[in-house]
Amino acid sequence: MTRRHRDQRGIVLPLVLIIGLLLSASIFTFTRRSLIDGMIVRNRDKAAAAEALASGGVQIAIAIVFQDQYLKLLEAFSEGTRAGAKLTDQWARVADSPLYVGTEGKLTLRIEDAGARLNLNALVPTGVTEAEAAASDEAEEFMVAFMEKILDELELKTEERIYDPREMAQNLLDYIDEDDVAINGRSEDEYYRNQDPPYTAANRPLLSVEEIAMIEGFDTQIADAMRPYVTVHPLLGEQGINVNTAPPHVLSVVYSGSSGDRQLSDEDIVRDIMQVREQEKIVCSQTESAPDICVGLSEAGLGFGGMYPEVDLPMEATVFLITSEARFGDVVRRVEAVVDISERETPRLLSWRAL
Ligand SMILES: [Ca+2]
Ligand SMILES: [Ca+2]
Repeated sequence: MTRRHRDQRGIVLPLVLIIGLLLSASIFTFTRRSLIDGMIVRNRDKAAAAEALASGGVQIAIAIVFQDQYLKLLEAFSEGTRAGAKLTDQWARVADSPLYVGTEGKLTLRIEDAGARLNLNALVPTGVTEAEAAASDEAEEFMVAFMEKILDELELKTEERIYDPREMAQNLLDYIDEDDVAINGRSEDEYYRNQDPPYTAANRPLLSVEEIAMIEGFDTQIADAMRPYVTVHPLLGEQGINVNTAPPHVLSVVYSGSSGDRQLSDEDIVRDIMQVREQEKIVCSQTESAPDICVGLSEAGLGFGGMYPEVDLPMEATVFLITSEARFGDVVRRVEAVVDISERETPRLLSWRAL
């Protein structure tokens, strides 16, 4: 064998090895790629199924709410009393019974009475009368107490304590009220006009909980901390918290006592109200109408002066917060919707948030 031939053979062998390596690497990449593609398609199928199931869940929830209202109407006709919304109603218990779809799908619905939360828009009644102007002092004092509680719960470090509860209370009321003059006399829009992009106080009811973050002195951290307690629905609602459907954490922000000297509920009041429920009774503003099931405000620990914002108990639920969560394997989709069923023929969708 000549020297030239030996050299050529010496080059061919590593070349074969390199090509082999490259080939196996590309086959590996190809296999991996097709595996990933397969996973993406399967995940996309699951996501589409979960999205469809979560949307459909809202329709199921609306049907449940309507059916329940109908049953309650029949009950009221036969017994002559209306018990208002309460947590033993069918809609309030759906979260305990998830629906299963095929082997992988699971739908969990949660339906809440919007009245079970503090409606921030109820703090600023529309139109201005003398009585309402007087009520705005009460609104401010209540909001200061409420914001102090929210800030307490955040357990902020010293350097993070940049929030002033009274300024926040005033700014929130000014953001909603119709005029441009702030409670402390300055122009409401000074702060908003200096933002990038500039805007102004809305001077109308809040449209969403997220909007709270746009108010001077607030931010998303504060809006998120307020979220479990508040609603903005119904937008023109003027009723306070329905203590017959509110969860314990919302009961703790019920503001009661004699006018001008009201306070947020302490643990005793929350416990008293929960006890009323355990006895299958309801808290009523007037007990005479149904003495068998009604417990008066003072008996429930809420004092003689009533609550602020005022609420007429028992209260029917007409606006519902629906959370529909669909799970397919490890893919989860959630829809949060707000539905107004006060018009018997057509439910009105007030808000739709897909998460
Ligand atoms: Ca104002
Ligand atoms: Ca205003």
